[in-house]
Amino acid sequence: MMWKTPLKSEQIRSTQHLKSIHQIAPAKISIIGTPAVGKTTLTKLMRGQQISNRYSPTMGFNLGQTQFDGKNIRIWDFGGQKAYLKQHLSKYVHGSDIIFIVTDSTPKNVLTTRELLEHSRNLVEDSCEIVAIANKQDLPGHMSPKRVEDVLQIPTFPMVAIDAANREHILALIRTLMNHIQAIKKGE
Ligand SMILES: Nc1nc2c(ncn2[C@@H]2O[C@H](COP(=O)(O)OP(=O)(O)O)[C@@H](O)[C@H]2O)c(=O)[nH]1
Ligand SMILES: [Mg+2]
Repeated sequence: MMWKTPLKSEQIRSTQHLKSIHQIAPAKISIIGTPAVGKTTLTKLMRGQQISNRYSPTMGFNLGQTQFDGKNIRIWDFGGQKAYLKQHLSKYVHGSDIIFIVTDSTPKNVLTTRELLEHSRNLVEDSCEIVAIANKQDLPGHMSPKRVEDVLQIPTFPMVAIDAANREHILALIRTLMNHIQAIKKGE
């Protein structure tokens, strides 16, 4: 039948189109963790925004788009208490390329973070990179990144999110993760 040919090429074009969209779509980075561990501060650090010491709990979530190496990335910062997180997390983390799970590096919080990690793992695709941020390394009694990593069993990076000098470190980490993800996408 005559109409089949154009339809077919149309379909092919649209699949190629979709594939290229997939490669250029802004990467989605989700920042999760229990309240007051420093998620919003870390988000501001990534985006180069002014950091304040005042704590104001995030209601719902903040969504920010930012440029990174000439590419757009979307950063989702989720606020909320445990019950709220449990209820809504799957909707929010859906389609994430990277998840930063933040802990304040106290022994108690690291254990709570492990529970959150186990829950989150089931909500995203295997291709999603999940890494831990051992924040508040400036506070007395903090666990070292190595010890946090032993508990969480995922790559763990030390951080002091209130120190703007650490912006380069978090950007370098994002760059490494993005390159890794790009390489995987290209190989598809
Ligand atoms: N000492 C210290 N305080 C931090 C650090 N990161 C964040 N904070 C403080 O911890 C509090 C909670 O931070 P916030 O980013 O709002 O936490 P969120 O609830 O996870 O978004 C704020 O008072 C921040 O200034 C850090 O690395 N060291
Ligand atoms: Mg917050």
